[in-house]
Amino acid sequence: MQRTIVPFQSIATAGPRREAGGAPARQACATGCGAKDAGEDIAPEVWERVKDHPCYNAEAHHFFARMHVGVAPACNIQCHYCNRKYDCANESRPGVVAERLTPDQAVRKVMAVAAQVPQLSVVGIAGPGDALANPDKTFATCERVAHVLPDVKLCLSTNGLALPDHVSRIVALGISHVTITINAIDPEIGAQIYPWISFAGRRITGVEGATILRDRQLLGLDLLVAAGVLVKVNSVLIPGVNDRHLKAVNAEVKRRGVFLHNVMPLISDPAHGTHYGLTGQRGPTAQELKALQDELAGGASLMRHCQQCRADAVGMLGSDRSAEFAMDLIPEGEAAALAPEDQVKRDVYREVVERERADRRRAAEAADALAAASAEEHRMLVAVCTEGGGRINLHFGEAAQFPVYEVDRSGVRLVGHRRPRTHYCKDGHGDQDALDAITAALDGVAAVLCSKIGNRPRQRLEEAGIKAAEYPGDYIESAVAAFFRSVAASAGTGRLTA
Ligand code: CLF
Ligand code: SF4
Repeated sequence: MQRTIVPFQSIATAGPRREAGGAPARQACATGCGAKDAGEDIAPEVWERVKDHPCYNAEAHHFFARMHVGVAPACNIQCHYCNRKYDCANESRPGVVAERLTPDQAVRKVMAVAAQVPQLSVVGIAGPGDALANPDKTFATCERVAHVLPDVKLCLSTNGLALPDHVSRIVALGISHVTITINAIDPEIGAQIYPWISFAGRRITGVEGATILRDRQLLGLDLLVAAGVLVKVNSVLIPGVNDRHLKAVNAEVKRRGVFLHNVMPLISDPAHGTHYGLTGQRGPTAQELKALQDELAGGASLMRHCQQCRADAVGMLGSDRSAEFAMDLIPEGEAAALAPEDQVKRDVYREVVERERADRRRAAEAADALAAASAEEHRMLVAVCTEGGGRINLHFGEAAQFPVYEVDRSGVRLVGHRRPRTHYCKDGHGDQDALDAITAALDGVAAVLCSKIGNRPRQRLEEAGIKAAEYPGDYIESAVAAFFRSVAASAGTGRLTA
């Protein structure tokens, strides 16, 4: 593979890239995996462990990238929302990979990515099966990555069934972040999600299986917390199954010391061949997800910027550069360490981020003050077009996913993402079908802020009651607060939701 040296000027602003051919970035663990913001309420030693983790820290996701290595093909349970036989490069849901890797291949790939993506700060194992149903491959990979690239953090995602057996190894290898997917603590509900588990040499179905799984998940969580590992819990929101139960899950995992809780929407489509997809089980709307997340306020801290990325995702959250790092593009032979110039690039990038972070925090504080000065008691949702750095720096036509911020007199905050999984501008032309899909995905949003937008999409958005405004290069929070003030100052010109 040709080694690309990223010019330094582009490092600080580099964000997600589009795959070759202009297709939207592909998405990781079915179980998926989550963040606190800028660290004011986090103990300094914990802050050190999450400040560069794009899932465990919302601010970090503007600056840092993760990569998953798909070394774990087997699974020890069945979830009704998973079908790992389905393997499509254009797919965008967890549990799916384009290629399964050996630990040798995984280490080669990690080194290739680290050399070209200075933002890389976390290497995770999130499938395509369960990381801990494949312990030899998972731990061999972690051990070797830690040896050749000591400046990355190691991260695992698991369904938790095998977790209690492996906590001591996780701690010994310095794996600092573990995600457990817990969809239910009531086995009656769990039995509606998991048809079977494989445990102690036999297949166990129904409530008995769900009870064993729940007990093992909670035991594993307790052991990790006691050992000082940061634990995130993922829960898949399944309307009509566990939607009214996730408040109890949130309370239970908070009581046990979880760092974050990530409630993710079910992805369900008959084309995926999953039980839920084939039986018509729907996923939640964006409004249903947000309503539940709002209801959980005051419980365990919530992650609201998850991208439900694939088990082989590479890059900033919301983008996937894995096609650039397919194994046949990576040279044979394993590097014992990064080239000195690549390590310098990584070190300098972190220094730039520290300066940018301080600047961005000042801007965010000023934005909150601006929003607070509004005379109106209004609240609105604003979608933004960004490719990283915490700035409005993407044309509307290039955006295939839209972070959504809520703004009112109490300030500006990230509350979710809308993912039409297509973008308007294709080969220099506007795609009207994509525009319809984007407009539908933005339902309930008052405005889209971008670096540039053409007349046709602007008009179509306005027909749908969505304003479009250009704030090229501004920090997101600054732009959202300025837009909020401008609309509030001219009452009735925007869709404000009280
Ligand atoms: Fe991967 Fe998960 Fe680690 Fe992140 S993902 S193993 S904690 S490094 Fe992140 Fe992807 Fe969401 Fe997971 S956006 S699916 S939360
Ligand atoms: Fe699929 Fe296993 Fe993950 Fe469930 S735990 S989503 S069955 S890989």
